[in-house]
Amino acid sequence: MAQFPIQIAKEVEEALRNGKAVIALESAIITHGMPHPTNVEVATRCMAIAREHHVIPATIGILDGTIIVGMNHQEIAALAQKSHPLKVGRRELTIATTTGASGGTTISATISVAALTGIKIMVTGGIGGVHYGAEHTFDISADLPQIATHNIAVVCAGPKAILDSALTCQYLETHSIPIIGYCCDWLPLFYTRRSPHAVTARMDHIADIANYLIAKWEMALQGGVIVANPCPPQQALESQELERLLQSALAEAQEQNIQSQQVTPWLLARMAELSHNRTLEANCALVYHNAAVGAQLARAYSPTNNPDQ
Ligand code: PSU
Ligand code: MN
Repeated sequence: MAQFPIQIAKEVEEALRNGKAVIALESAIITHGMPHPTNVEVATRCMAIAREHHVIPATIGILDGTIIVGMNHQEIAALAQKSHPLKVGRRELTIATTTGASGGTTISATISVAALTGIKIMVTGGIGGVHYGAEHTFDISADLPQIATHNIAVVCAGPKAILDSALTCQYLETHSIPIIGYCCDWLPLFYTRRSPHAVTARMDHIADIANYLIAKWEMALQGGVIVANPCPPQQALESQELERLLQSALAEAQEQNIQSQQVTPWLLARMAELSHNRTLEANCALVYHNAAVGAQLARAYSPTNNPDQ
């Protein structure tokens, strides 16, 4: 019996028990990543996309201190209505369960809960990473050490565009986190489809990525993998345009002394304003694309190859 409140949806529990495909979806994107009602629409649509691929979606979040694995539509709507939800990273997870708080789980906390339940594939928009100025602020997302130390494949459109991508790549290299480029040679950066950084390996077939994951973990090479899936071309921004938006947003953030947990949500929201929602449209499109690729990967990975499940 767990010593903390956790509620696992029946269909998720059944799927895990029977070795059926499941993907974890984070919820900080609902509470902190997107405005209402887009956040609820996106979360709901991602779950529908998983189901279209015959995969059970396990949206993870915290309502009144209970960790929920496999939130339903009402629970997502309730979380989105909370007036001051916590941004729950790994650090805040047990704080939230102990104090009865509600919050959206970031990638780092979502990975913790996925590890508790045996889910090996998670879907998000873009990962957190090393921020500009980290040599002074030490602002490095808790997502990175968490990916480094857990057997999880994180399907994303690369690190968020607001990050120092060169430093983030160095961190990934130091911690032996491979970047598998799905149909791409260059690391995508969230809103934009490419960066000057080469991926560790390109793979054009989902089955190859699944076989790679199985082999890596069978070799006892513990640790996560980034599956980088570029934003669909119609919604992606050109790098120069993105650079202009980012420079304005970063300068304003500095002026307003935005710090620590607020940095990422603040920059994402400000860039959406500055771009008349073009970055938000890109964010939605890339999350849907990641949900589809993540679901296909979970299917390819699932045929009870995973001894943990
Ligand atoms: N992906 C998105 N939007 C988001 C996030 C991811 O498309 O808002 C969230 C994730 O939950 C990620 C968090 O874990 O931003 C990173 O925040 P920080 O840089 O403070 O660790
Ligand atoms: Mn941070």
